[in-house]
Amino acid sequence: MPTALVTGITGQDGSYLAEFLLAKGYRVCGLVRRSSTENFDRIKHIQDRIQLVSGDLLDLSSLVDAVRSVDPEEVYNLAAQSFVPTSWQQPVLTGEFTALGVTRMLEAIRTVKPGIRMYQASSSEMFGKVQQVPQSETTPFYPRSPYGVAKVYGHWITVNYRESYGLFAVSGILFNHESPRRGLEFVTRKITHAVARIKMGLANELRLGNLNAKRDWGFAGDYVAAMWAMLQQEKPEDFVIATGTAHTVRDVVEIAFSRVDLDWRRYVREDSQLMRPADVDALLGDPAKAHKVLGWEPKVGFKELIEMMVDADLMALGRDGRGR
Ligand code: NAP
Ligand code: F7E
Repeated sequence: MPTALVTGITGQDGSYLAEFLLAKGYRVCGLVRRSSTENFDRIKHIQDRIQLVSGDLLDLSSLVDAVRSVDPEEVYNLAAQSFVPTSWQQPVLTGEFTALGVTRMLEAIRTVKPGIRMYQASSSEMFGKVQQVPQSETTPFYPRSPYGVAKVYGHWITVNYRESYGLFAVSGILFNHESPRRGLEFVTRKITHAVARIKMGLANELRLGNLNAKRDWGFAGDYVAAMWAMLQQEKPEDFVIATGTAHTVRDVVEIAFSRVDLDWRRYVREDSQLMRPADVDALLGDPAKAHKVLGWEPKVGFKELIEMMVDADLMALGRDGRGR
């Protein structure tokens, strides 16, 4: 039975990846940081089948201890400060988690067990002000936020440890992926959650920033399969993971409101406070290499994804007694 160590297991992707690896017969261990209250909502349904070890990307010795005690064959480094607007408010901390945290994990692996295969969660935010359309593994980076800059560092340090020390360390350049487990602050979930609240009479307005921003949105459950596939290859290589289609924030709004038979124009307000200092206007991925080499294809389409999220938010509010 192979063993995987997943950092960020309490996050959206960590929870889907843990389910995926359990189904493949892995022993799954997750790194969790200390908190005054438990934050295991996304993994409570599998908690009796996974093992949690304590550690923090800020603390190298905790990563060394975690790698030593778990003794994994594979490490999936998903932990990060992942919300772009927060990266302007906390740029140094974002750099510590999202950039230097990667070096700490690579150092822990190099020191304890250099034969480990490591996946690094890189991001389409590295393309930022795009230099080519669509974006592929060879498109130059031009990040537009402290988060994007930190991810570029994480990407290149992964490449560098591969080239310097021969580690099997790969970087997955994933475009936006969403699900009912997406954090409430990200735009798709903010919209689907608000639509459910409006439909149930718990809210009457949704304030949004840039409605024209375009993203290549896929389903998180599909994307974790690509992470695993990258670590099963003969040689370590980086991959773009995307659907190859892009939509605007306005498209998300239209699909979400029409799912509950409401006219979005009555509820959505544009709020300049929600505009970013420098936004990424449009991202579109070219997943041709992943299709060809990994045999990876996304299964859930854009409309199905947004409707799945609206339905899940409606159910959750209903189950929770109208959200109270
Ligand atoms: P997420 O839901 O925000 O989860 C982030 C995870 O990182 C949480 O488990 C969090 O733990 C953990 N974490 C944060 N700081 C940590 C620290 N100092 N030490 C240990 N753990 C820490 O993010 P996600 O959407 O699942 O994304 C997973 C990864 O993929 C991230 O690296 C993200 O930047 C990257 N990515 C995401 C997307 C996307 O569209 N979702 C696209 C490209 C790349 P707590 O629960 O304790 O906060
Ligand atoms: O914004 C616009 C906003 O916060 C998408 C992270 O997982 O994907 C994610 O980063 C777009 C932006 O995701 C609101 O300006 C309009 O253009 O959902 P988001 P993101 O910034 O693309 C990448 C790949 C990651 O790696 C990140 O970790 O939507 N937008 N109005 C809004 N965005 C938010 N959050 N809230 C609004 O009200």
